[in-house]
Amino acid sequence: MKKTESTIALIGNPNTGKTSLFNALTGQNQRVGNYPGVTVEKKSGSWKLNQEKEVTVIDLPGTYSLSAQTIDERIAVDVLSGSIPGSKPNLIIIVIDVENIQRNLYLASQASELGVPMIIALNCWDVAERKGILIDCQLLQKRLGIPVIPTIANQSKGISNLAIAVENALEETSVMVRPKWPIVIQEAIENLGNSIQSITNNKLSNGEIQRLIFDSESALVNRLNGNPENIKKAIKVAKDSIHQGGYHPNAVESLIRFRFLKPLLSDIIARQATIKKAIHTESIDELLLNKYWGLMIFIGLMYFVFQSVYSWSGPLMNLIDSLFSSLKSGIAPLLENTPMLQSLIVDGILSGVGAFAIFLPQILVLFLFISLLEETGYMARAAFLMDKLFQWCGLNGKSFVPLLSSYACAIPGILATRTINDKKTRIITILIAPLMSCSARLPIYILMIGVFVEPSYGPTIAGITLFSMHFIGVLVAAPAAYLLNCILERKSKPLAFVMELPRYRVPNFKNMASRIYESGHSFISSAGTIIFAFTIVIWALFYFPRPASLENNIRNDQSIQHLDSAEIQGIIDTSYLEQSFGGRLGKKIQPLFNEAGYDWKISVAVIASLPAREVIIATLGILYSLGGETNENSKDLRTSLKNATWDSGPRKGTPVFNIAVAFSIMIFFALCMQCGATIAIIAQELNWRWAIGSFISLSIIAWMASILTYQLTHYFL
Ligand SMILES: Nc1nc2c(ncn2[C@@H]2O[C@H](COP(=O)(O)OP(=O)(O)OP(=O)(O)O)[C@@H](O)[C@H]2O)c(=O)[nH]1
Ligand SMILES: [Mg+2]
Repeated sequence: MKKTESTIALIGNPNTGKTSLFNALTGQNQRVGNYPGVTVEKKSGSWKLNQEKEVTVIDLPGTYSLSAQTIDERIAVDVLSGSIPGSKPNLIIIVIDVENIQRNLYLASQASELGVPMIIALNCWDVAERKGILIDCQLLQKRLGIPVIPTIANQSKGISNLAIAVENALEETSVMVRPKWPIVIQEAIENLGNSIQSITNNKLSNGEIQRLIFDSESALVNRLNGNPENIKKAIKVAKDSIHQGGYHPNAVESLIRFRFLKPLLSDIIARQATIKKAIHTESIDELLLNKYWGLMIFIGLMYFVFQSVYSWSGPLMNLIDSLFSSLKSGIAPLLENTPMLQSLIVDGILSGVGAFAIFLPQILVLFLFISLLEETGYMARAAFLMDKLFQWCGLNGKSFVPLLSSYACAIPGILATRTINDKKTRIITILIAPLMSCSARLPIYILMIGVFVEPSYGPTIAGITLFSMHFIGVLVAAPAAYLLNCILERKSKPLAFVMELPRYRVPNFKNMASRIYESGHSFISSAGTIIFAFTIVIWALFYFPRPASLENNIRNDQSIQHLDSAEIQGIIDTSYLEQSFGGRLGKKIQPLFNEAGYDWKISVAVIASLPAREVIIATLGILYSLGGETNENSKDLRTSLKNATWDSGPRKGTPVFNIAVAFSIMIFFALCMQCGATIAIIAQELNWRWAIGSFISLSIIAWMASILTYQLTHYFL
C-alpha cells in the first residue's frame, strides 16, 4: 500500500462527533462523550482511503472559533496554522452538527481562509432524519464550493462517501467561498502582510495574517521569528487603521461573517412540522436545572451510584477471592522444596496481586455509571447546576467536569481543566482535583467498610459511609479553593461561564462498553505491572534477612513446648517478619502514626503506598500472609484484618483494627495525594513548585485528619 504524506485534520465545534468520526476512520478507540470538551489533546491515526492510499488523520479538541482562548482550543489552532512543526494539514474535514449549521459554519469560514482545502462532514444525520429536519446538501455544496457529506459518525455511516470526497479534494484543492472584507480591512491585511514579511523571514497566508489582526494573541505569533516588539507594533498599526475606518477589529469579524453566512443558508434547511420531538429536552431541563430539585436529584443520583457500587459487586468479589485462594493452595504444595520461591509466589505475588484484584467488580460498576452520566448528556447539566454553588471559592461551572472526572482518576480530570478559559480558576481546579476521591481509593474504602462497618451497622450504613467517603475530600477542597482564591493574584477579569448543553441521547452501547473496558483494562494492567513489581519489592523487604538460627532458637525454646506445631509456626513467622528490613523500618515509623491508632504494619503499608495508593492493599496482603495470618485459620485479607492484634507495646494482645482505626485509615487515604502520576501531571500542567507543594500540604492535612478522626471516633464510639 502506498502511504502518502497527506495529513487530514478534523476540526469543529465541541461535541459535534469529531472523535466518533476519528474512531470510525482509524479504528481507534479514543474517548467519546456527550458533553463539550471531551478531547483536550491532539490524537493521530491512519486511515486507509482505498486499496492504495493511506492518510494520517488528526483529531483535535473542539473549538467555536479560531480566536483560541483556552489551552485545548489553542492546540487546535496550533495544528491548523502549522505552529507545531510537521503538523500542518493538507486538508481539513470540518465536522458540523446538523442542528447548528450556521454557528458551525462560522468556524468553517475562518478555517477556509488559512489556505487549506476543506470538506464538510454534516454529522448526526440520523438526528436530522428523526427530527424531520430537511437539508439540501446539493445546494449547500454548490453555494459553499466544497463537498458536503452527510455522516452518522457513531454508526460509521457515510465513511465511503467521505473517502471518495477526500481523494478528490487532495488532488483538486477545493476552497470554500469567503466573505468579502471591507476595503479598510483588506488594506490593513495587505499592509500588515508587507511589514510582517519584512520583519520576519516567514511566509504567512493571507488568512493567517488576518487572524493576527483579529486575534494577536493567537498561536500564529509563535511561528514568526523576528523581534516580537516590532511584530506587535505592526499589528497595532493595522488594528488602528481598521478602527479609524469606523470598525472595531474584534467585533467586525463576527458581524461580517454572520452577515455573509445568512444568505448562504437561505432555503437550505426546512423543518417538517408534523414530526414530534423524540425527547422533550426543555421540560426535562426545567427539572434537572432547577435550583432545588436539580440539586436534590444530583445528590440522590450520586448516592444511588455509590450504594450500587457497594452492593452490586459482592458476589463477583467473592468469586475472584476464591479463585486466588484456590490458586494459592494449588501452587503451594508444588513448591514445597523451594521455600523461598514458594513464599515469593504465594505470600508475595499471589497474596499481593490477589488482594488488589478482587476490587475489579467495583471499578466496573463505577465506570458503568460514569459512562451513563457522560453519554446521556447529564454531565453538562450538572456542570450548569454547580456553577452558582462554585462561585464563592473562585471556581465556575467549567470546573465541574474536571472535578467529576477526577472521581474516576485525577489524571484525565486535570487534563480536562484545559477547557477552562480563566487561568486562576484553572489553577485552583487543578490543585483541588486530587482531593476528589479517585477509583484507586475505592478498594481501601470497600475493605475497611466491609470488615468494620457493615457487620456492625448493616448494608445501608455501609452504603452511606462509602458515599460520605467520596464527599470528605470536598470538605477540604472547598476551604482550600477559597483560600487559594484569596491568595492567588488575578491577572484578568473573571470570565463568565458558558457551556453548551448537549442534546439528550440514548446511551450508545459501544461507547459505554469501550469506556468500561478501558477502565477494567487499565485496572488489570496496573495489577500486572505496578502492583506486580511492588509485590516483589515489598515481599523481599519483609522476607529478608532470614537467619536460620532464629527458627532453631524458637524451636528449642523450652517455654513454648506445650504449644501445637501450628502455633509454633505462627511464632516463627511473626518473629521473622518483625526482624525483617521492613519490620524494623515499620517499628521506626510507627510512633508517627501512634496517635492515629496504627500499628507498625499499617504504618509501613501507608509509607509504602506513597508513590501509588493502590499498593496499600497488596502490602497488607503480603504482610499478613508472611506473618502467617492468612495461611491456615483464615483465608483472606478481610478475615486476617479482623483477627490482627498488637504484638507489642501497651496495647499488646488487643485488636489492631476497630472502627476508629478503619475510619482513620479511610480518611488518610481520602485526603493524601499518594500518586506519583498525579504529581507529574500537575508539574506538566502547572509547574514542579505547585506539584511538590500540593503533595506536601495534602500529606500533612491527611496525617492530621487521620489523627483527629481516630481520637474523635475512639472517644465517641
Ligand atoms: N446521534 C448521533 N450521535 C452522534 C453522532 N456522532 C457522534 N455522536 C455522539 O455525540 C457525542 C459526542 O461525540 P464525540 O465524538 O465525543 O464529539 P467530539 O466532537 O469529539 O467532542 P469534543 O471532543 O468534546 O469536542 C457522543 O455521545 C457520540 O456518541 C451521530 O452521527 N449521530
Ligand atoms: Mg472529541
